[in-house]
Amino acid sequence: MSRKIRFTRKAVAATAAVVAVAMGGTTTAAQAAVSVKVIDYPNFDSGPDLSLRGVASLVKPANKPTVLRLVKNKNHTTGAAWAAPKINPTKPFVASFVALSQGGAVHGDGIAFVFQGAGNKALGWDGGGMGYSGIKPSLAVEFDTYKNPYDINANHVAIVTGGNAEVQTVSATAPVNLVGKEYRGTVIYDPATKNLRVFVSAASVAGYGTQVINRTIDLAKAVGTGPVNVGFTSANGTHYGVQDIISWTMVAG
Ligand SMILES: [Ca+2]
Repeated sequence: MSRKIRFTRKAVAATAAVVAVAMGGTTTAAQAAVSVKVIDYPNFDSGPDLSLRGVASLVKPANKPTVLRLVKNKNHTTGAAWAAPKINPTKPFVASFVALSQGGAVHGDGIAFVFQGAGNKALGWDGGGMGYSGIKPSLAVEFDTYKNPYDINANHVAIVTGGNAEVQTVSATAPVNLVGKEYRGTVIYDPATKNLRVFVSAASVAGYGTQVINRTIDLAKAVGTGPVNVGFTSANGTHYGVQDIISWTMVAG
């Protein structure tokens, strides 16, 4: 299922309200801050406004909507895609996307959902660098499918600041297999509490699925007070695969 976050143009006061909106809930007029659906790609058919770097491209599979293909089936390739709208790291947000990683028994490195202050031409390193390593300042949420020596396994989620995949703030095993089937990743941030949460589910399951990371981390300290670029990166190394983003929505305060 390509879950579409619903948005109502009502004022909201806190992340909880933003989350409520994203979950299809309602808000009250007494709530003060404004919530805006800044990114809305149920698919990539309609000319998405993205800065594509490296080998990233828009591809239309047969009988399916257009996908954002970050890397192709080729070794030592790197791709990135940055949305035109920038994000204010001092405001709350809910970002949700569906991805499909494909490859053989040993495959490419996965994808990263990245906030960064280096601009929309940024592109990081291949292989275990996952397309974001080397980009500073940055905060990456990895959906990592290749076990490097510094990784816990070949199917994990991790948060990395400072553009160095070898130094992870936190990592946790993903609750679903991140290769071969579409999965949904959801990242929710509350600047009031500095609470960053990451959820993962099979794309066929409604809702956010399983919370895999719940961490206090200051996004504005990690990437600057912004506005900053937001997008996806991916890479192949010696082993390789195809890494697609199927859909992407983001509601920000
Ligand atoms: Ca890795």
